[in-house]
Amino acid sequence: MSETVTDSTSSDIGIDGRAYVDSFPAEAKIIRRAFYTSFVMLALGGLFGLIQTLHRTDIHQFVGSDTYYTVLTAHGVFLVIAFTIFFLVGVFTWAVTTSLDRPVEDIRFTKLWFSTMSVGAILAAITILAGFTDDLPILGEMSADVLFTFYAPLQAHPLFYAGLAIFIVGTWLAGADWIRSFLAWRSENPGERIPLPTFMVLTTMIMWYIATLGIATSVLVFLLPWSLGLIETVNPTLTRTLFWFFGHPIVYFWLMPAYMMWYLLLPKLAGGRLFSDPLARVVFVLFLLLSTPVGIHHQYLDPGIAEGFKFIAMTNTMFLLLPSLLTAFTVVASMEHGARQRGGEGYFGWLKALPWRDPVFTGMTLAGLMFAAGGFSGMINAGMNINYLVHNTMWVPGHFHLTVGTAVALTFMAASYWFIPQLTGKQLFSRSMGLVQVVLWFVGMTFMANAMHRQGLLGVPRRTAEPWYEGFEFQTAVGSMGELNLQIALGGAILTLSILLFLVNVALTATIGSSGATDDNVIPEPLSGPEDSPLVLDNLKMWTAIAVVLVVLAYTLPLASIVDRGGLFGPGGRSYPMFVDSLTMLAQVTLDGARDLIA
Ligand code: HAS
Ligand code: CU
Repeated sequence: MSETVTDSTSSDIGIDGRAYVDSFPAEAKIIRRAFYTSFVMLALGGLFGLIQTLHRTDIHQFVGSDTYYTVLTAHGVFLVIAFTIFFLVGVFTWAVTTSLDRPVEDIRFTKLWFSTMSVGAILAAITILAGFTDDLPILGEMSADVLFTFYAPLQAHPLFYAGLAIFIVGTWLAGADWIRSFLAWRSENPGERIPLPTFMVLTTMIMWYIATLGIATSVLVFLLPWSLGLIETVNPTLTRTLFWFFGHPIVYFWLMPAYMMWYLLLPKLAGGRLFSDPLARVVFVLFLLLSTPVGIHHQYLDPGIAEGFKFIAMTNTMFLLLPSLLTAFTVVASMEHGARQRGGEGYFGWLKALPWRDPVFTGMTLAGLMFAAGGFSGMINAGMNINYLVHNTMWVPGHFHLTVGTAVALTFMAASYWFIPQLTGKQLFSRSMGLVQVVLWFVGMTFMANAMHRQGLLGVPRRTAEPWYEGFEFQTAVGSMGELNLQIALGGAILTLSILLFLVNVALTATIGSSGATDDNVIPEPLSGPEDSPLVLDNLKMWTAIAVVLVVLAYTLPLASIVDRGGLFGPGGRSYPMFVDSLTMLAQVTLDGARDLIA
């Protein structure tokens, strides 16, 4: 791995000279499990991605089009829920234990939340995969062809919703684990600034707790009882709005661990130091404040939500560009500083001095580069008027294959080439295989996402098994629909090859990787440290209160009007008729019984 040019100073974060596993063997074991689970989900989700890409580009159909939603749900849930969040809990456990320089408070509790997440994920996965079976006993009655957004009126088996709820509870417990470590550290280090990695974890988790209130309400109060037959109807606009209350923040729940890698590992690997700790704190506070009051930007075309509320969501969304633009500045400035420590010169000549042969560095930098494009297509999405052109077209999958599909996924894969040696004490099996893999991902995604965006502009619909119609051809000024389909299929095939290389490299590292010196688990002290930032940035109670106020301002009126118009349980829907009726009946029986007794 690239040597770090910077000499370590006393306030560097981490354990000098040693790999993580030497200092925290028990935590390393849990993190390895979380990562390996994440990689299994990547493999599964990637497989379904290839199946659906070849299907909808009419290259080869492995399944009938009536099973397309099963494939798409598997692709979406396994990747954007399981792959990302199992990886996140591994990274956050590393970040908290390393930066507080203390093991978790109780490893049994850590094992508990990881098991809870795993049980939830397995339940949801069973119902999704059961969608491929019709004639098997029990499984044949199960399915969850509801896509990763599980919008009503599509309905899944109750176990799908129960699995999701259990998975989310697992993440809540994980957050409690890290908060517990922080509070214990705080009591022993009164007055000290929160170490940046822990600050990043805490702000991200506070955002997650606020955001998941929406999905917990939607699943536990509406969708799960509905799938169990306890209520007859739901209000789809209400459950969709509660989903997107959670749905936009989850994209930052995926992004913030990737940003953590860009802020903590990239400067180190570039041979320098983070340019500004204060700016990094501002970025994470902005995400905490702005992530939740914007979800309605996914619903610009939803009926039943007044334009004014959509306009507020759009305005808030535009503010949300700021933390990412700040990130681009800070991380690139840190890279330049590192390059100059390595002898880089000139306005741009310093770029040559960066460690491009290091798959960790190059993978994350390519991920960031692609995120620039994904961010700009996000700006197009965010514009209410122009969104009318791209909503529900292939433009949107194009957007999120650049964002979660590359900025996050490629960063996670590249970071794994640093983490797995840290967690196993073994050297990466093949750096060149890693370098080929990350470049392949970038090339494959360029083909696929570009063609998806272009198809979106032609109005090609997303979430459609056979986007071709009798007597109608999508007209493209350049090339043809067939050529765009070929680009998407070619891109999908290259991505699949890239995932294979990644899995092989990681598996061989973990099994037969030669033990020996790995990089040290030290995060060099930033050029501008926390002492340069106002103490108020660490006042997480205040930031949480402001975030809640912003949510109340953004959602009270829209939700009130949605319920007023469509009822809590849908037009004419009653609350838990079976449940209420049986309670009423029970009360009646008790009353009659009491009356007989008295008489
Ligand atoms: Fe998005 C839909 C708007 C960011 C994911 N988004 C989606 C969906 C997903 C998703 C999954 O306003 C579809 C959901 C569905 O199925 O319906 N999105 C935005 C905006 C941003 C944004 C304004 N999205 C993300 C991120 C995601 C993600 C991050 C996942 C991780 N998105 C939307 C909207 C929709 C939407 C609407 C609804 C569309 C519809 O109609 O359905 C912003 O946060 C983007 C800000 C980012 C930038 C780029 C800054 C550049 C940086 C790096 C530069 C790199 C350099 C090279 C210089 C302005 C940070 C050096 C290298 C380095 C490592 C730094
Ligand atoms: Cu969004």
